[in-house]
Amino acid sequence: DPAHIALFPHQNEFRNTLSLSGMWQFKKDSMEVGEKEGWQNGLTATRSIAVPGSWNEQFTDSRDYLGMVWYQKETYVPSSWKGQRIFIRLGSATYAAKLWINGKPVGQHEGGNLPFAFDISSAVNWGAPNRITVQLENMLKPSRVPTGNVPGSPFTNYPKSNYDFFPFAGLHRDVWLYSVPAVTVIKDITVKTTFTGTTGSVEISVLTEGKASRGTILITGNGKKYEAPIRFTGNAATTTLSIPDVRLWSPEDPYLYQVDVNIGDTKTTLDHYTLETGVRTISANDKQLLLNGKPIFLKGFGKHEDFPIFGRGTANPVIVKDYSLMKWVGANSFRTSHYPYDEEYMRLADREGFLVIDEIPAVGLYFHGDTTDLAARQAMCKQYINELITRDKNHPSVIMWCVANEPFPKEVTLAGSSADRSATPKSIDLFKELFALVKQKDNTRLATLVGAMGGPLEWVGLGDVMCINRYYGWYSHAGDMAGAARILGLEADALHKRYNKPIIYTEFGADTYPGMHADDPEMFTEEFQANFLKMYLDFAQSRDYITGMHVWAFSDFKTGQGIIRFGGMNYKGVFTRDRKPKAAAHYLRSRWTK
Ligand code: GCB
Repeated sequence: DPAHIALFPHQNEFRNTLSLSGMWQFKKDSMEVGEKEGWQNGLTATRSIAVPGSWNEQFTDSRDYLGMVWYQKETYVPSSWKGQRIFIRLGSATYAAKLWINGKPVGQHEGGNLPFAFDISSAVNWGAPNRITVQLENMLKPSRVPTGNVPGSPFTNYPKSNYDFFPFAGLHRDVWLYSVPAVTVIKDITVKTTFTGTTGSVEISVLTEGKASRGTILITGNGKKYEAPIRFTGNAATTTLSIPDVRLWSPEDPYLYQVDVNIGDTKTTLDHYTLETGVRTISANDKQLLLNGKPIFLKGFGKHEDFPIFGRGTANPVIVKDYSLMKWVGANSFRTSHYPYDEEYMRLADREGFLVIDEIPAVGLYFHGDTTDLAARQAMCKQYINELITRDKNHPSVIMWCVANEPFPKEVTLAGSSADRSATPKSIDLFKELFALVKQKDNTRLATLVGAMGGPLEWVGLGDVMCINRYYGWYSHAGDMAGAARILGLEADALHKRYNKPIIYTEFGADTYPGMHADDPEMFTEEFQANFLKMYLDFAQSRDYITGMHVWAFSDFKTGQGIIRFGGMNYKGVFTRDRKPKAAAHYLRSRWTK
């Protein structure tokens, strides 16, 4: 039930948490015999592995291994939790996971980068250790999202992912045990904000399980308190609070109000949850993005969750450092390319005032070939949209949902030329379905799809804002910046004229080997990268319908092996993989902090 992931585990007077991050026991199962042999009843001959973390860079013998593995950890459940409902929550298990508690199956989940939780109350041992077992694999398949092992794919890298970033595998985020009240519990909270003049308006909807009849909403902030009672009809209640002289949320002043939800019966409070909200609106006209009704230009990056040895595993110091560096260069925005990021990333975006394009893991989608696979990918995209919006809907930082990055029609090549640039009617219908689902789940934000160079413009035109990735001067017009600038302008003017919607360049960049230099800028040198970015940013300034520029990429990142990825790396970062600035970072800082 994806509703279980709506509220992040929370420690307060009604709820408890216990982090299971740390060392776990690990064992490969390349013959896939584990379940038959009963490994869920206890693993033998294990080695230690860190959680969170990808397994690929922790061991010397497992970089390209994506097959079946097992994780195990033992823990006591605190006796003070007795009588409560107990859940296990995995922040991200890439890709297909199956769980047992004390040998008892408790659930399974497909899809990385998003959390899932299972009620394990009936499987827990009291006053004794509990064995937690996770079976996991990340096999690349055409039926999965993101896709891999696709027949006829333009990608030639190994492992055979349909995208360039390394398909890291493992328990990538924190694992929590948590407890909530056994009978009456807050299941979900949805906060929607707007304002008129100087008065803010915060609509709060609460969903419960059990028998709450009433409750209170308390908003605290800017030295004031606002309180409203709520009454439940069945398990739902909604109220709207007014905040006079509201302090709006924005990158310049990312002010957060605290929202306390209490529910109960006529006599007592039975559950309590606290979250933060920022009062703001987001919209678009034909040329610009509007934050709180005023035009805003996005300056920032496409990123990855990627760091040496951690792989795609959460590394909290890296999250903090990345925001610090993004502020240092004067960025105000980023895209969670090409999958949802750790929830700590999202909370920090709220606090630090970043505008986020929040993307599902739909990269490398395609529409030819096996129709059963196509249907499976579409179902997976819908699952991701459901899970992502359930997880991230209360973050003021999130301004836009992105349903795909660089889907391609048959025969598009990486250089952006395509034998068949047209979008089939079927593919347009499928994307329309995804956009409709996004709007049905959240009508307060914008929706987009990121189009590839050479890809069908009909797909891009479906978004509220048109997001495109362009590499003129790199994959085409290599080294020829004047030629690149010409085609960039011609193409953008035609695209805006055709759909009359604002454009964001969600990617543009050049591979740059740190320390490589040239007097007259030449590909792969630091001077070329700075010059390349300058051309694109100058161009953006010359068009009033361009409303954001995201450099590809924030930092260098690991890829699979292939001839266009020297040393198994994408070097388009303006920071190195370990976050040292290249000349381009200093250039952006000089331009963006003015
Ligand atoms: C793209 C992809 C991104 C790649 C990038 C590149 O268009 O969206 O994932 O890393 O190009 O560097 O080729």
